[in-house]
Amino acid sequence: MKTGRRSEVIKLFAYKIPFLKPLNFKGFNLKYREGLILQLQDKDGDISLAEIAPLPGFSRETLAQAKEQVIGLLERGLENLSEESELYPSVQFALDYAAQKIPCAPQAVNLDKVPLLQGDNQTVIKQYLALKCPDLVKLKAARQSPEADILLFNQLTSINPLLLIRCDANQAWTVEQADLFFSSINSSRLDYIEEPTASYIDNIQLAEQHQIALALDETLLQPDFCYQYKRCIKALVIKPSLIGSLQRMQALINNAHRDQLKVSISSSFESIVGLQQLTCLALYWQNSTDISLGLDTLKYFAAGPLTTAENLPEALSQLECLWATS
Ligand code: OSB
Ligand code: MG
Repeated sequence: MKTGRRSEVIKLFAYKIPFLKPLNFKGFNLKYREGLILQLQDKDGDISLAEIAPLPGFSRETLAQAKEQVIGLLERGLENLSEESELYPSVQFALDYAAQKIPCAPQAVNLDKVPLLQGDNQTVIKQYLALKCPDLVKLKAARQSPEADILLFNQLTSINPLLLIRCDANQAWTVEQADLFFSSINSSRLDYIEEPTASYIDNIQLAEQHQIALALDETLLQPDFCYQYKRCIKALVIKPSLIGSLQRMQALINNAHRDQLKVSISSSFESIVGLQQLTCLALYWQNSTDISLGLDTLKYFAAGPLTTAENLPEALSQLECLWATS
């Protein structure tokens, strides 16, 4: 996708936001979230922002690679970008998004924002009570024994008889572990589960056998994966920073519309800039399908610039500028 219009002033900033405590991303233990913000200003003075922030453990490109690619593109001029250029997903998303000029007021959103529960069982229960026991939550699973996950699932559902849980195992279970989990919970309380094992075929089989619903997340990122309707697939998790191409996301939204799937537009631990982009995209698609927001990741950051929408221009002006139009 081309940027369509010419930007008069372009700046590229780097940010680094400390996590409250180090977080583990598929074996990468991170103290900070690092990324880039692209600021495009057109001749009327209108500013659009887009974030480029590959997530270690999930993105195939590193931040250094994304930085090198985007600076190369800026040097050559974004208006010279050809449709065929193979871009890293995080870079492609930023450029596609900036080109689209999606009208948006991210403050006024009435989409479901699904809170994310994560941590040891006691912490999760505390988090749930502190949220005043909502009827829909997302719960990370497979980070402890299946027995401990089962106990937690059953404890949560006994607190609130209306609770529906969306689990996310990030492909970490074996078939046996998944089997044990699904046989031991009250599956009517499982709204769906993202990616129980690393095998798509096993996941479909498990879902059919246990009559539970699946959501596809990591699976959608496999280059050779081609979505096809299955009765047990209830939802798609779209992570724009990891998928990259808006055209590809639109195709997934069209599939979701056709097959009446739910869609969760999900964060990859972006700063407030990226989270606003994701909110705007969700609003843009909200009439196509049943959309919710999986953006409950700001709470893992220490307070500071780019963790709140307030004073964004001020916050940007304090970032290190890596590149600017001369
Ligand atoms: O597996 O869904 C995931 C964030 C970064 C990388 C992977 C995942 C996530 C989230 C985001 O869980 C929060 C959400 O989806 O609610
Ligand atoms: Mg997931």
